[in-house]
Amino acid sequence: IKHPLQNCWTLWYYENDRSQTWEKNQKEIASFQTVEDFWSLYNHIKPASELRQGNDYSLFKRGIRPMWEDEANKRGGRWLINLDKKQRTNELDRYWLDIILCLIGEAFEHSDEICGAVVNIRGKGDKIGVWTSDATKSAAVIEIGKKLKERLHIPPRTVLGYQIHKDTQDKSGSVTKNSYTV
Ligand code: M7G
Repeated sequence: IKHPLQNCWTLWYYENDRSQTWEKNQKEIASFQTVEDFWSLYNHIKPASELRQGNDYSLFKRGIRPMWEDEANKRGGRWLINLDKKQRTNELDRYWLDIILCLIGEAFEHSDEICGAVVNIRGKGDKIGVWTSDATKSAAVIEIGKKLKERLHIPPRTVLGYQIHKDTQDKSGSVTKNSYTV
């Protein structure tokens, strides 16, 4: 008998094809709701560090699309981990796996607020975001940020910022302001 997870999760892959819209480039790969099915999927796909630049993986609760526009995301935001170039070899895959395990293992007190997570492979520096559904729920957002930082062993001096999707969408300059930090 397989070990059930509390939620069913869907893995998405974004391939940067400039002849298509952003939304069309998001492809559902597979869903799983047991520990065993997670590991068979994980062991079968390329690690994030081997994706081509410009591409993403996203892992979201079933029924939530990995985009700002989804009903579950539109009032939300993300905790953002910005990696520098040398962290792709050292840390990216470990961070991404640890985040997946926090999500599917429901490691947060406010796991209900979690929508999913995204890893962006980018030449200017990779990014990992953990998406929550309501940016006004400050206690939940902060608990998730603190737990994330602790579980990933991110040094205390490294500041993580939470950015509201609406701000990311509307940003005029190149940086989005942080609404919370831990
Ligand atoms: P990104 O891939 O999140 O980061 O956003 P990057 O700038 O490091 O590559 C790049 C672009 O993809 C955005 O400016 C949007 O045009 C598009 N995009 C990204 N996201 C997360 C969304 C989304 O949720 N919805 C839509 N419609 N477009 C998005």
